[in-house]
Amino acid sequence: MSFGLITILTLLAIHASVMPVYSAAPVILEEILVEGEKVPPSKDILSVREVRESPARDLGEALAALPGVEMVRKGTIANDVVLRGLQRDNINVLLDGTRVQGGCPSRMDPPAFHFDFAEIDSIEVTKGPYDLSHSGSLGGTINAVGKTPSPGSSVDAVLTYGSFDLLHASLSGSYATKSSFATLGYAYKYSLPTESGDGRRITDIYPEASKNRYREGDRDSRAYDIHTVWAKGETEISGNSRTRLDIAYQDAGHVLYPALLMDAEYDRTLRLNSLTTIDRALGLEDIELQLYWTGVDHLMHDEFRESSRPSMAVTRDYMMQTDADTSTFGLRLGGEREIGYGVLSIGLDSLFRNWDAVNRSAMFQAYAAQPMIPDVDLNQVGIYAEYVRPTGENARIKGGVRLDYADIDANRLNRERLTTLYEPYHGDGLETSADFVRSSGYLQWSWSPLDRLEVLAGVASASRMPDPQEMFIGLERRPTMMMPKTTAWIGNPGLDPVRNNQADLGIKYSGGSFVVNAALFYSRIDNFIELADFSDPDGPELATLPPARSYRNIDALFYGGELSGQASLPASFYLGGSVALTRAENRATDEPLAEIPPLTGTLALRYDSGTWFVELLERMAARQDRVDKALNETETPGWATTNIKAGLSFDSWSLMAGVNNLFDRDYFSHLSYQRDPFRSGVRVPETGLLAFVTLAYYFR
Ligand SMILES: [Cu+2]
Repeated sequence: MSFGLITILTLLAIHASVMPVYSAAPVILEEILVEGEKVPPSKDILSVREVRESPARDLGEALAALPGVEMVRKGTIANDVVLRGLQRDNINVLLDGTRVQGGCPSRMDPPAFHFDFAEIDSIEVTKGPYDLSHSGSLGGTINAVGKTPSPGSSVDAVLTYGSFDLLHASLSGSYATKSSFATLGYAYKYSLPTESGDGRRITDIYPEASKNRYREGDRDSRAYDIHTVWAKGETEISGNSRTRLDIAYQDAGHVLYPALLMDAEYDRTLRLNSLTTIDRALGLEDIELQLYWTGVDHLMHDEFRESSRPSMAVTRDYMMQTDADTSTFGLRLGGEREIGYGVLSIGLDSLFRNWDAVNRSAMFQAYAAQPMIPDVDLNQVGIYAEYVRPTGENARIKGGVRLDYADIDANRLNRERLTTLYEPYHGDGLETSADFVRSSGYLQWSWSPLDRLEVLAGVASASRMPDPQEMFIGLERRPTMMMPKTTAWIGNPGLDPVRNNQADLGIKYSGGSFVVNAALFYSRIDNFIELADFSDPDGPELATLPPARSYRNIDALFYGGELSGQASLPASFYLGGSVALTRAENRATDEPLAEIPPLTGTLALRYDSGTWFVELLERMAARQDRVDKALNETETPGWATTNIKAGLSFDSWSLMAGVNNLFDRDYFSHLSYQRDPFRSGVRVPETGLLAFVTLAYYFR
């Protein structure tokens, strides 16, 4: 490995002496300037540089670099994004404005899992419910922005190799003129199971007696194996309109999830997205019509685990299996118009989703098919209007309203199953369908009292619908000798929509060479959908039904904030750092909510000449002792890790090498406590020392 590296370095050195040296100003200084001037205090942007320099396996890992963003780990890859303690449907994770919903009821394939880094230019994070153009942006919106090539031809080739045989390779090429472009790309990702700081493989975390442990031959099998292909094209239709078409297919195979009871055989995704823009028509400007469709086909099972060993009951290759698929069709239309001193934007945002998952288990009526997500249709149509106008010299006010109608229908949930499985826990009179009308709105005021100072204050109230899983998941499971702690999983068809009433204050101070950003938020969430255990209402003596895990509406309080800064020091040094804190509690009991990240922080020192850089990054998390004891959540000790990386770039090439978790610390993220369905209860450690080398060629 080291010899190979030296050879590459020598070759690059020779190459550099012949070719003109890349002479742009350090990109990081430009980022500080851009953040100082263009990014509002309520927004964070993970730049293309950070994406390229990161050895992250997915968006979850990459975004954890931003203050207030965390991830839930279930395995080596497929980390779920958490924003200010809110996760799942409480936040929106989008790709170019499209929704790529996962098929797995255990979140094996969260939205960000379905696209590759190589497709992405930057990732924008809007904290708080200030995005009315996408339904359900209750806690915030994370939008990955796809690459748009500049005129001419371009090639991007990136190869990363690292510990545990990590291999990430991507190749994409584009040709663009002023009015049109075409892109073709392919990416491959592969790795063996990682090891934690104590040298244990992620597949070795189970005690010998556990039925959930990986079979001997599968402990060192692939942790994931993912192919992604994509094609994009844009063309001018007329002098004032363009249309763009993106198509992508991803085949993820053999993905291991040690936190769960099953692993993915496959997760196949097809994405189609078209965007037509018209400069001016019907009295509106910048009209956008977006139509998209995403479909996911997913199969998971326990074939790699001891639980699938043949026995009296286990007569197939698996003891349990879930076959899931989902598709989402979206239609969005928007435009704007100058009115008075300001600009009015109006739009339509609609979404039609179907989700179906069938579970088969040896423990339930000898592999009888169980409608786990019972073929649920969710239709949602929303309209919104936003208005922004200046108020005086250095201030502006922005506000908007949105109205949503949604209906949800569980097609394969019959009356009998509703009566026998759902009503014992949630009372009589439940329905297999529901509809909702809800409104959302916000008011945001930004003011720049001094040249370098920007203040942003906002109040918002936003609503999201309960999702098909929260309302209708149904998995009858009874405790057995083998799995005495098994609970059933039952949705709550009586759930109400969630409403977040939030206030925000952001202050940004920027000089030419530094920027400091502070954000505070206070959020009262009514009907927050919380996980809870429900037992047979007849009491323990007469109980005929097993305990069930389900959902309920509670009133919650979230508050906290982030402080971050970046500065250019003398002699091409740069210093950056951040702290973030979220606190969350049940307003009725004052008890902490589950799965809330502890106080976290980062500190980074970088030398960057524009041609080469070295960066030292310290990541820290405090102990989290605010836990939900009712869900048996346990405390997590604090930790700190050190990452180091260095790289050089010239002409079209760049070479980078680094080590994450340099001191091989053994630690857990508090959010590694992944919840059911199919949670094994064993915590998945974070990765120990991970060394990597990235060679990239960016031809323009
Ligand atoms: Cu799954």
